[in-house]
Amino acid sequence: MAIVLLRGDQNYEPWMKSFRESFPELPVYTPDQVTDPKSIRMAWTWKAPRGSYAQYPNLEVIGSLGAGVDHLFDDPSLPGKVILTRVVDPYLTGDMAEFVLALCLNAIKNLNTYHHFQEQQLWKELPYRRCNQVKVGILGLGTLGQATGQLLHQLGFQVMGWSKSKKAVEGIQSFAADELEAMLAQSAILICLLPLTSETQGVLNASLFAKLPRAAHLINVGRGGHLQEDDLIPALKSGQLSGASLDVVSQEPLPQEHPFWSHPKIHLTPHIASVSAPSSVVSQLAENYERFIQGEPLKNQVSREDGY
Ligand code: NDP
Ligand code: OXD
Repeated sequence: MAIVLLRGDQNYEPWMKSFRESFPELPVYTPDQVTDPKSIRMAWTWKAPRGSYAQYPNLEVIGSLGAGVDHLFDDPSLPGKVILTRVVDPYLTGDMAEFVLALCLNAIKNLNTYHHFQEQQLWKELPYRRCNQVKVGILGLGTLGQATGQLLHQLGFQVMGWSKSKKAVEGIQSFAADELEAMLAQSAILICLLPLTSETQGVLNASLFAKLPRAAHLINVGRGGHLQEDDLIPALKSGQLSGASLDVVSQEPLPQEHPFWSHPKIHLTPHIASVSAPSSVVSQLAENYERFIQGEPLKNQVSREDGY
């Protein structure tokens, strides 16, 4: 019984190093170290090259090395019957909350706009907003959405969150699936922290923007596929949106000729809001390996039916 690591970016060394340091007994291999593909029963993967899973006929568990699992479902070679898992990690969660907090402060203190004013040598004051004057809506009130909402609440933001099922989270007003419009109508900042599924694909579109208060700010740290990209620049141009912070885009890296690069109201970051740290994440992988060997239920399982 062995485990293969599969990474589209081929960035194996930090992971192998963490396994060597913390769990030297784990039988984990990179694809070129695997001599008998039939011995592989677990795969830990991040955006594996398409078709990878077909090379290992006895896979029983496939674990995403990140929180998101859309990359698993994207691959037609994903076997029908395997158990799917994902990462739920305190550093990944805390990093996301801090990053989104920074983006919210950036938006309400107009820092992106002042940066562009500086480029034009323009000395001009804009209206000032304090955290406790701002209502923030979070699409997706799961592990990351809840932690982000709680941090924003601690800073004084008025926080709302939308999820399939209603939640009871201290400091966050919860909205269920059929209550989306009520939350949108109050969201001066809208944060997307949804998983990308057939239901959430393209959710950030012109019709949703129209339901926000005028001059709302959009933060997308979910997936590029959540945003209907053609609808963004018209919404910024009309003033319905005052700005957008995008950590994810439909094609990563963003193509050189893409209009988002140079748009003064779009703030781009290269999918770094929060990243799995091997040194922290390997322990939960090792624990799931142990559980698998012992025939116990694995942690952080993903619902194939729901797609997250
Ligand atoms: P979770 O699975 O813990 O939470 C997902 C939330 O979305 C849940 O609250 C769920 O509702 C809600 N949801 C799902 N589908 C719908 C729907 N159709 N309508 C309403 N609500 C819905 O995921 P995480 O919080 O761990 O991660 C969220 C996403 O963040 C990841 O899938 C990934 O795409 C992205 N991400 C981005 C990173 C970056 O660096 N930019 C880093 C890490 C993750 P319910 O609770 O009722 O099931
Ligand atoms: C993740 C990500 O899903 O990095 O973990 O986007």
